Amino acid sequence: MSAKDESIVLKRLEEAVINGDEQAAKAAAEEAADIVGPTKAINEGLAKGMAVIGEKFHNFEIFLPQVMLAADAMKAGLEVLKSRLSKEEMADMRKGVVVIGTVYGDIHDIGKNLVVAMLESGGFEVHDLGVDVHPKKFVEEARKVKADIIGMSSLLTSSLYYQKETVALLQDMGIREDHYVIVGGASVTTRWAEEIAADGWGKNAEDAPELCRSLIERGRELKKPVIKGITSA
Ligand code: B12
Repeated sequence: MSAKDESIVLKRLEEAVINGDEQAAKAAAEEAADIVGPTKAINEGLAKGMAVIGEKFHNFEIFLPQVMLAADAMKAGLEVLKSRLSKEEMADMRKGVVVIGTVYGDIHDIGKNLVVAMLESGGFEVHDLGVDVHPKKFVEEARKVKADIIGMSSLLTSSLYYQKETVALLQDMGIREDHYVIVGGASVTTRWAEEIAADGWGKNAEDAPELCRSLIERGRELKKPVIKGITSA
């Protein structure tokens, strides 16, 4: 295969995500798996498309429905490509394990789903617990899957408390050091993140992969919440 074929198929993947076209994403993924291999197809095709979408959303050039469609297309392509990865490639791809959900009492999940999509396209293994997740459930699942990071979304001011409760539970169980905690959602501020001693806060879904990467790479030398992937420590 020529370099031209490679760049054509990667571009096709990227555009399928940008256009939110699930069928095109699946077809391009099948083709790309043979031509460039699944790892390159994920990193230089699907993820590139999702990064463009994140940037456009951030700049108000597109709106939520387009982001959701792009996330679905990305997922469809990812399914195909993941099935073609070898065990070694799967292990190499894994940047970290994240357990995520919307906190107890809160059923808003649009933003959380975007964070999930961004993390998956960024190479993280994500365990999505859904909505209305009790602190105990976050902790149990994090222990079960040996999560590096627990991510909690909260849109309701009345449910913010449960982010604090989850951090407190980790502390009470003596396992606070085992998992980084990141928080986000419209009701969450950096001040709140600091108050509950979270390890990170992200304003947007597109910040989430960088935020998680910096936490895992730089570890607990960080003294303060990581903001948009950039430490304020
Ligand atoms: C859509 C919506 C709903 C939908 C939810 C559908 C769904 N499947 O999610 C429905 C109609 C069900 C709903 C219900 C309610 N809602 Co409502 N809802 C909204 C609305 C309009 C949009 C939320 C949204 O999806 N935003 C778009 C997403 C993309 O943004 P986001 O969630 O903030 O996520 C982004 C970032 O915050 C970040 N992020 C999110 N999570 C995380 C997590 C991590 C770890 C990181 C790093 C980043 C991150 O990334 C995302 C993408 O960039 C908001 C108003 C608003 N403008 O926010 C009200 C709003 C959140 N709702 C509100 C309320 C009060 C309610 C109800 C109580 C209403 C009622 N009386 O029944 C119920 C609550 C039900 C419950 N128990 O949860 C209030 C909350 C007020 C408050 N501060 O407490 C708001 C702010 C409206 C208002 N101005 O009063 N709601």
